[in-house]
Amino acid sequence: MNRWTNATAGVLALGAMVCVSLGVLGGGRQPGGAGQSGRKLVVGFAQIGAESAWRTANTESIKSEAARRGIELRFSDAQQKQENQIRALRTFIAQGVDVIAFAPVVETGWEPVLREVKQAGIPVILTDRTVDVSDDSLFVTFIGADFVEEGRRAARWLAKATGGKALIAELQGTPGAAPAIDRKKGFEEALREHPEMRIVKSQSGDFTRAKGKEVMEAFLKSPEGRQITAVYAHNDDMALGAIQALDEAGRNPGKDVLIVSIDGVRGAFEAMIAGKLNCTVECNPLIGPLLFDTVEAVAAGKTVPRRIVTPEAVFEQAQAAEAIKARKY
Ligand code: GZL
Repeated sequence: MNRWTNATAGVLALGAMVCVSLGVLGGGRQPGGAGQSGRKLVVGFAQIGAESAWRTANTESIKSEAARRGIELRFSDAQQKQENQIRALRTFIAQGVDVIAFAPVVETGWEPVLREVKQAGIPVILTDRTVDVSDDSLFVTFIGADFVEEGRRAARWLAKATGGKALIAELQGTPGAAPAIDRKKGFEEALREHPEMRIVKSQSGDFTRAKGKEVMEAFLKSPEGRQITAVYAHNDDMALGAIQALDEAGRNPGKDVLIVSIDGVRGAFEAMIAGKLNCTVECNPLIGPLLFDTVEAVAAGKTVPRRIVTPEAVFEQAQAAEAIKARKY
């Protein structure tokens, strides 16, 4: 099994590249976009869907950066279905694109199609989420956040905010998705240091606001419902749905029930300013510049590091009103 742990030595080797590329997250590189032959690069990108504000910002960053660099982007939206992503990868093979990039909706089930891509001689860049494959030659690099650390940060914040005492309702991301697996893993790892913090309800809200609300409503109707003193949501969209459910149940979100989530989207800052959300752990979606730096390097035959970690922060209510002014998503 070859799931990425972020302790890989490659991470350190990527510092320079990450700093340079992330330093120009809003742009700054001269338009390039040419392959070794000097002709316009053609890149196939298979996006997961449009399930959250994070995903929308991620798509915008990718599309705008490709356009800025004069790269021809073949973009597909899989509506969160793996079979649609696999179909898109096969289309990109048939079209003979120069590079394929995609955000795998779940970790498993990719070996057959990635072997077809390898057979076609097309390099693959993973963005946002990783895959669990036995042959690491099936992709060149994985550009994305350290989801385990994001989970640890959420738990550490909640422990500090509650004095180490909380009965937690957890809204998990998409079943089988790397961020859902690793955000849960990191949160539970940090919770082991706080025996009076327990997860009393846990279920997937599939990273969507609607499902997050629906699951939180069911939690509140359960026997453990009255005991819940905190919510941990794997993304802000589900947290915003949970806040609606808590409000409708008269449970005073942000005060009687503390809420910590992950992404750092604008809606989370607005909820913190309104006193309804308590903390959001940033997961930066604006990886367009970093992605196309990597695409151009790969297309030019250069070697790129195996793992590129995007740097992130943690934001609390007290910082929200000031921090929102500088937010790019
Ligand atoms: C994280 C990304 C997750 C976000 C969600 O990198 O894969 O998917 O946290 C999004 O908002 O739906």
